[in-house]
Amino acid sequence: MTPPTTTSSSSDTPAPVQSPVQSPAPRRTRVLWAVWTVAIVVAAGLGWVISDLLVPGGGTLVSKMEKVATPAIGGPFNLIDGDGKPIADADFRGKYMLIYFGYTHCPDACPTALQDMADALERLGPEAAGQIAPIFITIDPERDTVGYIKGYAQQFDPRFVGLTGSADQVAAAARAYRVYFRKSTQDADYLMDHSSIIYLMGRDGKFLAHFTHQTSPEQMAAALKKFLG
Ligand SMILES: [Cu+2]
Repeated sequence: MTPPTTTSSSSDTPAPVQSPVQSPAPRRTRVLWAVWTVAIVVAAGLGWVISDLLVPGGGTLVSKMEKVATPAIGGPFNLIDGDGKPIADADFRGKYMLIYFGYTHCPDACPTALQDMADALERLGPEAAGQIAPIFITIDPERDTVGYIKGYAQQFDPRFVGLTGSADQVAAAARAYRVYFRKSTQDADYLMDHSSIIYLMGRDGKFLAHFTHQTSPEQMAAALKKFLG
């Protein structure tokens, strides 16, 4: 299975030619369309993994895991936390990680996803939620600096950890999680196209499940509860 998103394939594709008489769609609509397209493609890829793992009575877990070994999601990351200290995925071992990649200037997808994560944690209650590290990783380190990312993330819930890093560090983390992102406009107030998926990683850092914008906070809380046991 090929990775669901690659930056090269999309950036090499010429932009669709607009008829001169046709007024272009509003920027916001086009951005939303792009975000959703990417999200659906990624979700379809992940859905294949999940449905295979959850087929009842269809072989042992080991054979299922071998079957889905190729599209591994996640991996080591080395980033900078909201206090300017280096932080790695290994620093979260022993906790579940609930990870979302986005950017603080996002008009819609990111605040919605982060609010859904915060609502799900609230529903779990402090004890269960204490086993989960909610993590927001920027894909826009140019604007989402150390001083800015922490306050933004903690607006949604004080337990949130906001992470940034160098452009290379962020790109490597995004690659590990198969997150697609790129600037969609070049002005000072630019927007980013990006995939919008919430990842749940286990205490060992391995991928467990994902949630999309179709997942309600209630459903997310119920799923998290199952994994917490
Ligand atoms: Cu966003």
